[in-house]
Amino acid sequence: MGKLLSEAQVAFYRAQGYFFPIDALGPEEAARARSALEAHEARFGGELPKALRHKPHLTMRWADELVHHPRILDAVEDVIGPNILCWESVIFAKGPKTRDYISWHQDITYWGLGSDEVVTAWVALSPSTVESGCMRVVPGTHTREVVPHRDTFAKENLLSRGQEIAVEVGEEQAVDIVLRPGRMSLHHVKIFHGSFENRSDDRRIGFAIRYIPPHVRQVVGAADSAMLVRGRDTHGYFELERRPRADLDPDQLAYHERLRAQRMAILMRPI
Ligand SMILES: O=C(O)CCC(=O)C(=O)O
Repeated sequence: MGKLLSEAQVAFYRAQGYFFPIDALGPEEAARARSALEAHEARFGGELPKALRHKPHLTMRWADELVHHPRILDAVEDVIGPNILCWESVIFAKGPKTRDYISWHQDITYWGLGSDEVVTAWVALSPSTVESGCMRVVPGTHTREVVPHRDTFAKENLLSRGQEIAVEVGEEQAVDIVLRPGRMSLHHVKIFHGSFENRSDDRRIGFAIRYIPPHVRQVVGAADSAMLVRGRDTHGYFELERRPRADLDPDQLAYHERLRAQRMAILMRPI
């Protein structure tokens, strides 16, 4: 038995490349996180600027609290060990009855990380159902090499390059990751995954947190950053990020922008 997951659950993750559902936040905690996010969105006219949807744990306390949440970290520790860096966080929000979708992809393709010991905790802040366009994964595909992708930059694709897998996906094998608010899934950085549009009357909001152990290196970018969220940084490969003390604090926003721009240079590089 690990901190939160059983041996069988960890074995399932290692064999299949994903595991769910995991009770991460209680229903009230999930509702509080959603309200905090939506209060900030309201300040920007209903939607956060794209830049603020990346690494929101640097600028908003609700997101900082979630990347440090003990239950999320307990499950992550069971998979990657006790020393944990948060390398990225992203808000994937689809409005009710909108056409936004996420094409089939492997996360690792553009991230420049030298190891596949990278796990995403995808936390549902609203109902994530087949109708609302929950995430879908193709079991076992994390054992494949990185397959060719093509960039589409399609308008309704929520990925930064609209990247999509350019080989047969095996979609008929896909599993729907249905989650109620507060629950989460874990997925491996190489698993094939994506999601359809939201046909429901509510928003579909996922908060994806990418965690790595400190021995994983950035092998493409000259500089990169991450936040130490549990244990020790045993290798010092990343600039360690500082936590926000207040929401959308101007100094912290400038700091976030520097680190985000550094990261975007890695993600958007020509391949
Ligand atoms: O939110 C989704 O449907 C997909 C998220 C995703 O691609 C990811 O977390 O890597």
